[in-house]
Amino acid sequence: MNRLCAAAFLLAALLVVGCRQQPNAAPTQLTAVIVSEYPHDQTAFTQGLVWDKNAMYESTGLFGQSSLRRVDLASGNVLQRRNYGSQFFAEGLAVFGDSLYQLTWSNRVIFQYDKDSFDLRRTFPWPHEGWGITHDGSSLIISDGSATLYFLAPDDMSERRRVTVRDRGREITRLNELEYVKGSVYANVWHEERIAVINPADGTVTAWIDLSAVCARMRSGNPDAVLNGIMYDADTDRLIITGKLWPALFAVKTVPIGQNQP
Ligand SMILES: [Ca+2]
Repeated sequence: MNRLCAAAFLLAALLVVGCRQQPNAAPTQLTAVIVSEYPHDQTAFTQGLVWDKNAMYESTGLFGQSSLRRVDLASGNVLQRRNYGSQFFAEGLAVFGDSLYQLTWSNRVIFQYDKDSFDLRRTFPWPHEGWGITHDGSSLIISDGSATLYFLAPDDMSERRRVTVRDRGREITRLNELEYVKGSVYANVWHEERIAVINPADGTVTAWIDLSAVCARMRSGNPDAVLNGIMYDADTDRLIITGKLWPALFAVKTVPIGQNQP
């Protein structure tokens, strides 16, 4: 009996160790292959990008140039726009239900708008910087430039939980624009030419998507014109990315590195 107990204990211990080792697994290395290209307003300092029901919504930043936009993807035409004064620096953007949630960088507020009219519904205080926002169908998920992802109740912005994003134990800071894609959180990392694919349960980076080839096409000499902007069209399984001040958006498919050659 004691041997049985010992064996059971050993098995349980091995299982626990096995589970704990999982976050140390090397992330899958992916690259992006361009499927299609769309025009993008080259003056848009893209901070938030989201797709909802055949429309693209975009948040642009900088004091005096911040805006909320509905955009026709095919033509790049801005169909609807709400501008901010010089007081606000807009950041990430999410659609949840019939509302748009738009972050501000350092104003410590989150705006909630009617998705169709762009009328302001509510303003929530937010105690951190605002960088990126998405949702998992239940919670809003926010980044603040650190390695933390905050999970919030959409009705009152109360914090439900938070995770620290890590790649094999190393914290991944400067998490920027976000998108929830098939159970994972995709995150731009400020001034990096790759997207982190994150397990929202524990913050583990499960994959990296290398976008350096796409970024090379968009380099303009402006150091602020960095990769930032991810949206996902679940109806057509399209992943679309862009950058600040880029003249184009790209629909891409992700493939393991080494399998992108003809
Ligand atoms: Ca997004």
